[in-house]
Amino acid sequence: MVEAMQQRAQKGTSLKSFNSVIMKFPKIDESLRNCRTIFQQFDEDSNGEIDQEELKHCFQKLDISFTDEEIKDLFEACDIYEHMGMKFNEFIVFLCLVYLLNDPLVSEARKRMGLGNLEPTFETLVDSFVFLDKNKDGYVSKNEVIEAINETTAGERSSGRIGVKRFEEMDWDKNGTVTFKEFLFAFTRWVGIDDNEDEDDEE
Ligand SMILES: [Ca+2]
Ligand SMILES: [Ca+2]
Ligand SMILES: [Ca+2]
Repeated sequence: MVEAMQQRAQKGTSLKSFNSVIMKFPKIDESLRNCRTIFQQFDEDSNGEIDQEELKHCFQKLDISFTDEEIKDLFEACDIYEHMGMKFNEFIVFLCLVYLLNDPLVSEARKRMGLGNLEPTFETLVDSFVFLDKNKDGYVSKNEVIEAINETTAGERSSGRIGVKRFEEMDWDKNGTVTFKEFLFAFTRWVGIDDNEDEDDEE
């Protein structure tokens, strides 16, 4: 995944400031909510998690020939909690990963999954990460976040602190760098989509 991001970083970003990222939140929010419908299709027993078997069934239905090994790899790349069910926010990471795989077979499958109209959203998410990753090494460091926020709120004394706070929200495993996966998880929290939102489904 880091590799995929490094490759993507070479193409550059269209974003000019952290504010322009924030401006896109409502649109992203809407699209990510649409992902929930796809999530529910995958989650056959409706227990709020997609397990490897369910993922396999789904790929079979879509006629995508991933090997068991490939499915396992995809799964492990998304499963931050290191248990075997994929939650909704992990599913977003999964979809983004599928988006980043520039395989013709995969892009055909994406259309069949109904992901075609989600592509601008994933593009924005990837773009935002690339924007933050100034040195394009595939990770976002604390200084990179502070720098990005400083560019936007130049002269405000609190901007350094905001940067540190944002960074800490993103650095899930507290190892000092933010991966694209951690970035996506933070995003689902910022736009208010996470596992605590199940009550929305009852409507
Ligand atoms: Ca399930
Ligand atoms: Ca970096
Ligand atoms: Ca980290």
